[in-house]
Amino acid sequence: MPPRYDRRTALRPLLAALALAGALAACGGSGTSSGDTPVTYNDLAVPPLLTGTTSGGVTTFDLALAASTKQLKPGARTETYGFNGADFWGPTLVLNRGDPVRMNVRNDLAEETTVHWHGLLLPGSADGGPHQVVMPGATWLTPAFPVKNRAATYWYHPHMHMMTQKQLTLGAGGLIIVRDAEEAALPLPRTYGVDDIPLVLTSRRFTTTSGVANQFQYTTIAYGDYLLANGTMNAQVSLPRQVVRLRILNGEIERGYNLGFKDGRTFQVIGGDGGLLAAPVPVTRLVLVPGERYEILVDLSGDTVGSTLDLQSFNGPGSGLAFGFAGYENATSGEFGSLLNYRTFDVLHVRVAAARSGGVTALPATLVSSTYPSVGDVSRSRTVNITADGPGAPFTFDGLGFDMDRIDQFVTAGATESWTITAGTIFSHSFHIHGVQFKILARNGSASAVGSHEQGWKDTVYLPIREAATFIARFDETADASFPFMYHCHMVNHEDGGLMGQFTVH
Ligand SMILES: [Cu+2]
Repeated sequence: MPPRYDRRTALRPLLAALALAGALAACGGSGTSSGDTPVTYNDLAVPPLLTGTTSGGVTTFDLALAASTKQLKPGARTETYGFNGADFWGPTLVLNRGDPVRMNVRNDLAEETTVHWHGLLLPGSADGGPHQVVMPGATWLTPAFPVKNRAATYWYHPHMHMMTQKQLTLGAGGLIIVRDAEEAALPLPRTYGVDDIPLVLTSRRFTTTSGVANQFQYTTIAYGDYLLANGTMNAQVSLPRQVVRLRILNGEIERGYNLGFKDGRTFQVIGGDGGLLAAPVPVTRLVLVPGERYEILVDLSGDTVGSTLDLQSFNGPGSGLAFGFAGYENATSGEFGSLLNYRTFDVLHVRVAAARSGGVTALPATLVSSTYPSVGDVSRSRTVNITADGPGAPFTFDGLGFDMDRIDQFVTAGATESWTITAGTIFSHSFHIHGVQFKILARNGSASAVGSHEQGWKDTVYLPIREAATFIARFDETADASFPFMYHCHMVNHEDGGLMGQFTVH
């Protein structure tokens, strides 16, 4: 039974009014209030770094995914998945551009999985897509590739068709930090966990049934009710009174975030999915849809030691978000409702601590120069439409649901192409493509409609309802029909429901 999508019921005025009343009533007990409700904070978990073992010039990473449990709510522990013994999520892999690496991925779950390296430039045979199933008890031997990516924040996660929502919900995933010489030469904060903070945002709904309480729900829901930052509820972090860096991943199933600070301060976007920008871009709000990453700098040098500030998501009325933004549905429960929907909610509580010697105290004026594919080199332009046979039907690309045995696009190796993706009229989406980093050329045909902060290398792009995005990419990584690359919506419930296609490059 495919997931069903019916967004239009959320527009009914009576239901909307009732839901708003419910949302206001829920503020007191959720622990994520944006108001004056006292909250007991927990220290933000920072995943350990994994740098691998280097021998014979090759750096090897050993990953093992297993079931675990985590104490998230009073009472029963929550059943979870984690890599390398973690009780949720996994270690942060550190890769250096140019290094040959190999990954040993052991599946200690009782079910099949795959592990995909989101954003990395590597051949289809190493990509970890739905065809590269790792059986229970088996080890995937052994994807090996040179690190071609630019310094940025990437991630790894299961890509098992129809199982991705479940496995991601349970906590299977981890960040990847790629470092390179160009980034290393810049005066940026890069002391991991001190002034360079990974921040993986997601939310969960818990079962309440007696005897099976406190378990993550992952069927027939799009949204969680409680925010988890790196797996921590009501997270707080102490940051030095200087310039600090946050590497933010939207690791949600479906929700979009519209991040900003409660005090309205300006912060700087320095990079996106696949690299740093030419220069910092000042913003007060930053939208991230599932799968997207942005790195930001926050200048705390004017703050008082001992003071606090709050990173929030402004997903409520007056935020400027349009109908179709994921998490803007005006409902507190049900498949498309959540206690976090249609409101402002807290994301991270920051306590300002004393400055560290040697910390970064000034914002850099410029970052990196990049050479993007040239429009003059485009040999083929494609249009991919997100379709649905009306509300209630699963989303598809051009009317076709995902089929492991059908190749949807054939790309010539080395070709530069432009792809235009249209969102359709039902909902917004988050489009992700494997095997390339792209540059967004236009939104709705307009180059000037592309945000300054999304001008860098990208692998995931937000598609608002009824809108289109056009990107350019050079397809240098090859993939054959045995292990083709995927393009899909990174709203994982949409992906599992069939909003995914396959392409070869040869
Ligand atoms: Cu989607």
